[in-house]
Order: sequence, then structure tokens, then C-alpha cells
Amino acid sequence: MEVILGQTKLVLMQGDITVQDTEAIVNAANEGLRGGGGVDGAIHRAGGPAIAEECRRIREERGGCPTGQAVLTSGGWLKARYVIHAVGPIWSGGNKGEDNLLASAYRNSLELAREHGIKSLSFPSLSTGAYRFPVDRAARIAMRTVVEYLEQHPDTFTEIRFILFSEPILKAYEEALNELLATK
Ligand code: AR6
Repeated sequence: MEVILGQTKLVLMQGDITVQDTEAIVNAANEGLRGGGGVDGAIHRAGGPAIAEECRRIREERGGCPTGQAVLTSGGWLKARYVIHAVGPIWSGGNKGEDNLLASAYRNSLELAREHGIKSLSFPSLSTGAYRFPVDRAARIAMRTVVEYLEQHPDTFTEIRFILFSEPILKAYEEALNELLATK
């Protein structure tokens, strides 16, 4: 699915985030920036040791990356020039500020990209794997946050892609975007 919002093409597709040719890709990281499974493991495997080395430096300088925030490293061997490491919340029932923290993780990733002059960016479905955030709810938050950001910054990005790992996750994001656009 593709829609044009301002100057930006917003694309939802099934795929593997590590092979995307956008200028930056977003990693579903943890606060310690220590790597892990899921998207994080795949990005570090494909991008090589340079990314972990930069993550180690950020950890030493700033103690890592708090939940809801994002930091930037180079992309190592990836096609993408940069990796934005975003830390989504761990789901713990929904009353611990998870919705706002997830929205912040998306917003801060977009903000960091904009500050670095990045024009195209691929996101995974943050927090919906190991961190167990319910997919339908996460999809609505992701779509609302990104569409609001693009309304506020209509000339900033050429393309924002969501790379969803499976058909059911893609469907959840498509439904969330369609619902949101129907209210506009
Ligand atoms: N491309 C796109 N999506 C993927 C890929 C891929 N190559 N691999 C998995 N997914 P997760 P989280 C999907 O667990 O929930 C790590 O250990 C996956 O199906 O990667 O934010 C970190 O180090 C799911 O829909 O991220 C953290 O400790 C989505 O990506 C923790 O997990 C996110 O799943 C972060 O957990």
C-alpha cells in the first residue's frame, strides 16, 4: 500500500528491513544498545561490527538510549547509510505509559532523521516482537504518529517505508492507516 502525504510517499510492505535502500533504517533496539534477536540481531549480522562498536561508544558516553528515544550510527555494510536505533517500550498491560512511549520512539526517530538531513527512512514494527506490544494497537499508534509528523513536516521526507515481517502484521498496519485516512 502507498499513499502520498505532502511531498512524502508513505509505503507499507512486507519484507526484510536489512535489505532496504532508504538512506536510513530504524532498528528495534534495547536501552543498552547491546544487540539481541529479531530486527536487532538481523541488522547487526548484516551490517557488521562497525555498528556494535558505535553502539558501545554511545553506551560509554551516554549510558545507552532510554525507552522512547533514538540514537544514530552509521550503517556499516548495509545499503542504508545510517541506522537509527529506537527503543520501544516493553508491553506490561498498557497502563505503564506504553502508548506514549511507543509514539515517542517513532517521533524521536523521525526527528533525528530530520536533524541529519535524511530524506528516506524504513521502520520495522517497533515493540511487537520480543517486547510483546499488541500489533493492532501498535499499528494505530505508529500510523497516527507518522501521519501527524508528516502533516507538520510536509517537505522533509521523500519516502517513509514500513517493512512488516509477515502478512498479518502488514494487514494490521494497512487497516490502521485506512481507518486513520478515513477520518481526514
Ligand atoms: N525485518 C523486518 N521486521 C522484522 C525482521 C526483519 N529482518 N525480523 C523480525 N521482524 P523485535 P521488539 C519483526 O523482537 O519487539 C531484540 O532482542 C518481528 O516479527 O525485533 O521492539 C532487541 O535487542 C516483529 O514484528 O523488536 C530488544 O531487546 C518486529 O519486527 C528487543 O528485541 C519487532 O520485533 C526489541 O523488541
